[in-house]
Amino acid sequence: MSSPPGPHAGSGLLRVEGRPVVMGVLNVTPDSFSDGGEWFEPQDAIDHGRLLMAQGADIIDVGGESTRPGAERPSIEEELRRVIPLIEVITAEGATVSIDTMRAVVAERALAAGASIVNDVSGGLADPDMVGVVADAEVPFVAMHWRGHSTDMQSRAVYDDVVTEVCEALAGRRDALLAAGVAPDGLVLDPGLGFAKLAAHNWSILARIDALQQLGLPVLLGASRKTFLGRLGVPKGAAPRPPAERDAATAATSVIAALAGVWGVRVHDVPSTRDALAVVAAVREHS
Ligand code: PMM
Repeated sequence: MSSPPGPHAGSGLLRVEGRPVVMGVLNVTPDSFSDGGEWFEPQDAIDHGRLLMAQGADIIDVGGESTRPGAERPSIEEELRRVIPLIEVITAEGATVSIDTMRAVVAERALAAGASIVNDVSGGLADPDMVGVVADAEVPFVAMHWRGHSTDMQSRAVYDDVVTEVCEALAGRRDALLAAGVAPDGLVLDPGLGFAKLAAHNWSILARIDALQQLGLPVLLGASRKTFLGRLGVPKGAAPRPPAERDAATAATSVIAALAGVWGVRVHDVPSTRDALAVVAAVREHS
């Protein structure tokens, strides 16, 4: 098995030889679908950040707003309160942090506090000031496919051909963001699994990662613990498995991502994905 051609190396973007970058999720929210409330106390969040680092996360993705379907948005002050002190502590201890936010002011303050990547699930669409902040700071930017805020996003999960439509939308964002001054070697595209997408849409996207790669930029995949994985093997109509029981399925998606040559995977459980990626790397070494 030979390694598929990966995205071009960029100067501003962290890369790891032989495997995708692993982004560990650290949600400081009371209501995220997977880890909501678990790291809401400041010390718990710091401890979890340290654990993710020790487990081998390359980047810690800190978020203060839940984007689960139907979620209400926190105030800006509340979002800042959740993420800024945490970022200060863990970056001082050596963590590379991405700030998962749709708000320019939160991104700006997070960068000042030590974050070095902006991860915006709206791809810069939710806040018109976001692009300027990222362009001025010359930091890497993750732009995800997005069709509107979480309160009603699943009503927008309507596609004739999800892969083509997501690729076209991301190509549009790519062109607009580059024209607005986002550094070309720091722009990452993400199909936004679960965001205005039903299970079948997510599977179709995972089946066609090659189409995303053809957009010519690094790709990030965020399949971790999402509901479509929890429905695997569960009888129709029964409740999906709880989020913490979706890590083996998540690791399988990390393998698929690695084989497709993506830049990064965003996961809650770092050890299972690191193991899965080590298997891919070992097979490649021996092929
Ligand atoms: N998913 C969530 C939050 N942020 N960011 C990117 N780039 N891609 C994703 O798929 C993504 C994200 C929602 O999951 P969570 O509530 O577990 O953080």
